[in-house]
Amino acid sequence: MKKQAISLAAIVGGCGAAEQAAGQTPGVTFDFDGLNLEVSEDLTSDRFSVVLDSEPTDPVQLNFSVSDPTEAVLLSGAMLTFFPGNWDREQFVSVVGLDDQLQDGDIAFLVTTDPLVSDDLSYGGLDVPDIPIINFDNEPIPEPATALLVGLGGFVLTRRRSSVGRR
Ligand SMILES: [Ca+2]
Ligand SMILES: [Ca+2]
Repeated sequence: MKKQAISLAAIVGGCGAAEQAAGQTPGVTFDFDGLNLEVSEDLTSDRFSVVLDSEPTDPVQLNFSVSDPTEAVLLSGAMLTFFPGNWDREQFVSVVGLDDQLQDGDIAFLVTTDPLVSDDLSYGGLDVPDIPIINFDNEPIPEPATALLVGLGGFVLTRRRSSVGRR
């Protein structure tokens, strides 16, 4: 599978041209396999990496959560902090699927990111994209033939009732 990197560099405003030319545009890059994170009700997990795009003047804190807490939970990395000394070193967020007994299908939801927390004004309050995630259902798919049989049975029963009800 291809790796996909999401960068905020394109949507961050107010940066000087010289800053951008030097590759110092404040932003966050997420990296993970495929188009979305993939977990399952068999409790399989997935993860993505996080780095800053430029060196901050102060610590930068990222807070993550799961938009559907009945389908998955964060195993690690719910809060990450980058410092001026490690802003370009990957940190990871891991997420694992949760099981249920419902035939609820594959559920798509998000790992949501709060606006960044930092005293560095180019990072503090910066809005970061959410990461799409799918939890694959593990309940068996029903046999279409069985459903049809139940439908016919109901039809026959209705016919009998209506004939009994005649005067
Ligand atoms: Ca489910
Ligand atoms: Ca299920």
